[in-house]
Amino acid sequence: MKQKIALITGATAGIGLETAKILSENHFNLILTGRRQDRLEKIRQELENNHCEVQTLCFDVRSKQEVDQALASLPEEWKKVDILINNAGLAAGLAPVNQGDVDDWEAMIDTNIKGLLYMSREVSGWMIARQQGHILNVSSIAGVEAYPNGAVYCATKHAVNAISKAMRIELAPHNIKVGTISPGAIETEFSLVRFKGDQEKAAKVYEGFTPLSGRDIAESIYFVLSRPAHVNIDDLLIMPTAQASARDIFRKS
Ligand code: NDP
Ligand code: 8X3
Repeated sequence: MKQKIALITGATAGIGLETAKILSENHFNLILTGRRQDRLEKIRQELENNHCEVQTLCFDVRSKQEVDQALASLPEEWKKVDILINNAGLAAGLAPVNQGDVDDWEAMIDTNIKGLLYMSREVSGWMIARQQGHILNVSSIAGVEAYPNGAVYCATKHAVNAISKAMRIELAPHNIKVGTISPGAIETEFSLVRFKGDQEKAAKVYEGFTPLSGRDIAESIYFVLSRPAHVNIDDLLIMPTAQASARDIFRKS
């Protein structure tokens, strides 16, 4: 297969979906994952054309068994993954630790940290065998700053940064790039998921200012991926103009 292969976790919505679109426009072959099979199939039909082939894998990144089975099911040619974008993730709830929902904590830790590790374990092995590759982990401003009521989400993104830094040192001798993208507020399904489908609460997050879009982040991801072989971007911190820190968003009333 001549074209590069990019594997994007969480490609059924938001950043992952927009990244899939940009990469398909730029003739990458794609492996797209998520838990919603209907969306994966629709996206595959939309993106697959003469310039781009698409494989879809429907599984939950929280399950080591599902991750391993899904990756093992890929045809051998498709295991030559050039780019892994660990994007699948979520925030669940917004509450102080003494009132935190333990199921929410586990969902965030299992998805944002353990899911990323399960994917990286297998795919980095494939990359080491070929002595080439690029792993890009989607972190957050929450990986740089902690904010009240977000202790566990922030902790998971701090963990993403620590894992990425360690993996960069482990994998540099194998000619494999590792980096992070750290965005501020992006209007995707993120807040709808955080507030368990409460559309009013989710909409309030983006009121009075212009948040980033999934496309903004996808364009930055494409920039990172399209640098020359000798250039690695360790991290990009990208904020809406109206957001000066995790907690300082300047809204027009
Ligand atoms: P969305 O909710 O729009 O998309 C999340 C994607 O992750 C979906 O495709 C979803 O697919 C997938 N996903 C979630 N949980 C799982 C799981 N257990 N197994 C497999 N796939 C899963 O959110 P965003 O696009 O905004 O989020 C993408 C990443 O960006 C996350 O890591 C998030 O933490 C990070 N981020 C988001 C910011 C924001 O303000 N929106 C800011 C900074 C970082 P499906 O439901 O089909 O499984
Ligand atoms: C998502 C952005 O500010 O909700 O990572 O943590 S924030």
